[in-house]
Amino acid sequence: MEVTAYRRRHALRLADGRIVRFPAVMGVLNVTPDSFSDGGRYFDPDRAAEHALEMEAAGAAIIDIGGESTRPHVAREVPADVEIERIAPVLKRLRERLRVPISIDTRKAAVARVALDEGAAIVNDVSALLADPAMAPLAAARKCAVVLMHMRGGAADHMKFARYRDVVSEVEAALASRARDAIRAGVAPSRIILDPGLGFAKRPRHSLALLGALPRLCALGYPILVGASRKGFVRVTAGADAAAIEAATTAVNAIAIAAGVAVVRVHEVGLAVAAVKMAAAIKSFDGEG
Ligand code: PMM
Repeated sequence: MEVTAYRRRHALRLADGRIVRFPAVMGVLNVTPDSFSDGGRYFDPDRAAEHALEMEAAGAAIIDIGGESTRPHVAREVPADVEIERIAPVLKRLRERLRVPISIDTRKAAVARVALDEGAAIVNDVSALLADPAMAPLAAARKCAVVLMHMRGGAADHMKFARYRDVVSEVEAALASRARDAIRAGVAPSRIILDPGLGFAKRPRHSLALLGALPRLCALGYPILVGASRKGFVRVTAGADAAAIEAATTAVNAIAIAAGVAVVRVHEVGLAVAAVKMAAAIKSFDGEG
């Protein structure tokens, strides 16, 4: 498909008037006992809140709070009340202290509702509003921004569905269709962010193909978010020791921003902020000199 010129949005305006300027770094806060990447480090609400504030100080423009692990092979479905018990105390602690917007990483409307009541402004739904029929009407009514991520299957079994004839075309079409459905349900187009869902129902070669096709995904006309941080495809490509994983994640983020991506979702905010600064600085000299 020919990539045509399109108007890229440079910021996300939230319902409460706050603005997230792109490219932006989203800091991950997993409030789970079993997260693969941060192994339960922030399960205690005080530690979790402190970490959110540290990520804000390091330059995160959004803090993404999740109470359910969605990692392939380790994820187990968690009931809504358990997810709420995990995230609500953290949201309460951050309400008066955090200035940057909070996104709630959940597929459940009951969880999103509590988070929105506690001040969250963005719903990050890895099922792209498909897992819970109450999610799209909730997002429309509350005028929150939504991240619509591509995946197939559920949290625990998505790797069974990692089969594609043409992964880029199929993900591109699925994302466009999820955006259309969200708009039909009443979500404003200006509040939609799309995400190819690296590692979700994707083998490493699928995630790499999608990263190579980011300009095409950006051409869908919505801000694109990518979450490469500490994913399996980074480990298998660059090496499994911690320093190699962080360096490779930073490289992916720089490449993604250069390709037009709006938001990078990461665990190590400082490194991503440096990558954003460099990529944005180089871009601002495009064609000059
Ligand atoms: N990845 C994870 C969880 N939530 N949300 C979006 N939008 N995109 C992602 O790539 C994504 C996500 C899994 O990673 P984690 O367990 O390290 O948070």
